[in-house]
Amino acid sequence: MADYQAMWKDLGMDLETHDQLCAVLPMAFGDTYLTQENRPENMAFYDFVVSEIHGVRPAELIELQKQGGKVFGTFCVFVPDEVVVACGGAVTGLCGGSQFWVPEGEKVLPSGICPLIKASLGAHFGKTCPYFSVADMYVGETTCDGKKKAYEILGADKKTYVMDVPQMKREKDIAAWKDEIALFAKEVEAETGNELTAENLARAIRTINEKRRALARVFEARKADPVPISGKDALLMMQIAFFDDPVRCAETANKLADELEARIERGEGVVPAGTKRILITGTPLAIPNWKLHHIVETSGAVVVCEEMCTGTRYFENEVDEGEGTLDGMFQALAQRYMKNNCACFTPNPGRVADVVRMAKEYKVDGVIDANLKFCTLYDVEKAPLADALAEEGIPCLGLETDYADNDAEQLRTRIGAFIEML
Ligand code: BJ8
Repeated sequence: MADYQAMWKDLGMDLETHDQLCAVLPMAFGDTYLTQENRPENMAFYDFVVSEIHGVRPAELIELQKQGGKVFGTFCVFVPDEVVVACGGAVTGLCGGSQFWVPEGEKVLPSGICPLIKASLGAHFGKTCPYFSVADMYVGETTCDGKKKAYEILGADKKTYVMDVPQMKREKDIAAWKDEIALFAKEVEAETGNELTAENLARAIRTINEKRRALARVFEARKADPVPISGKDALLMMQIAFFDDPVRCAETANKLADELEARIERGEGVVPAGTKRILITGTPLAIPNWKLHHIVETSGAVVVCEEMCTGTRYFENEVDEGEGTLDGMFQALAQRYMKNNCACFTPNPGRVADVVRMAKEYKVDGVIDANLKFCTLYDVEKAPLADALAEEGIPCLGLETDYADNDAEQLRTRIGAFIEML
């Protein structure tokens, strides 16, 4: 790996603690990823990104800043990347996925809060993540209570703009989200010093749609049996999509999709045809949270779809490209983003319908509904989801976990027994 010590120092990071993180990640990645067989060749790009995860992309973002560009750190797929990209900015996803950051987060948050939030604040306050350090500002959103309140704490330390996500999906809520997008656009214009125009926004909408289509192609390939890519590799592609440049993200995902489609034509899979197929739904799996996928895929099954924000919710539904005015585009953005079936909405029948639809489309043998500990929203949706799947005769296993490894053996036993009975 290249030497990024000087860059991290300039970013004001805690180098000593960061070194400890850098020491464990390659081992975790090696054990989880590099032990897989018959991986697509185009995963080499994603392996490279992981090997330089705190170096290569932050260095690009610093370069952008030197040319006057701004970096927006986000925590939710509701923040419309299109607006930032249109104004020449870059978006980087910041959700923390490692137990490493949790204790630091617990210094500023109660311990009974979801690990994603604790890890995110831990990464910020511990100064051990260059993506947090490089961001010019954070963009939060009012999805769950924990995040909403956490932004107050973050905002006391770094500029944090919070978007007010409606909690229902009536016409008036879509109109309210459109207004929020228009307000956010003003903020982005002020931060970047660039005007948002119908031309640059239309261009950005096309760019992000292109990225969505590329990611969707990879998921489409996962419907084949034998499946041409492991769930772990598909998850890694998704996790990296959150902080990569959108044009490159589309290029690399398209290359991967080309390879997978060729594999399908040859009837070649990453596991034998007939291997038990699992859909995972629930809270997002932020990098480097590979725990569940690893357990499933070393227990004789394969993950073929993720109905979550690090999965289908990130790329399903495109923004209508037919609008010519800024106002029309704000409306198109509002309509697209409000199709996301996050459990923060009430009621939220769309998510249950999505999981049932995808279970059929991806021809799954079983569903694992996994939420992060202390996430009430997804926890409460477990029962109606299990009922809907039972009605369709699709087995479902509900799990709750966090980032720590101490439940790995218990999870392995439960997941192993579930796969066994499929
Ligand atoms: S659109 S799923 S990315 S909010 S797991 S922090 S909900 S307590 S992450 Fe999410 Fe946006 Fe919804 Fe997607 Fe809270 Fe739950 Fe933690 Fe969560």
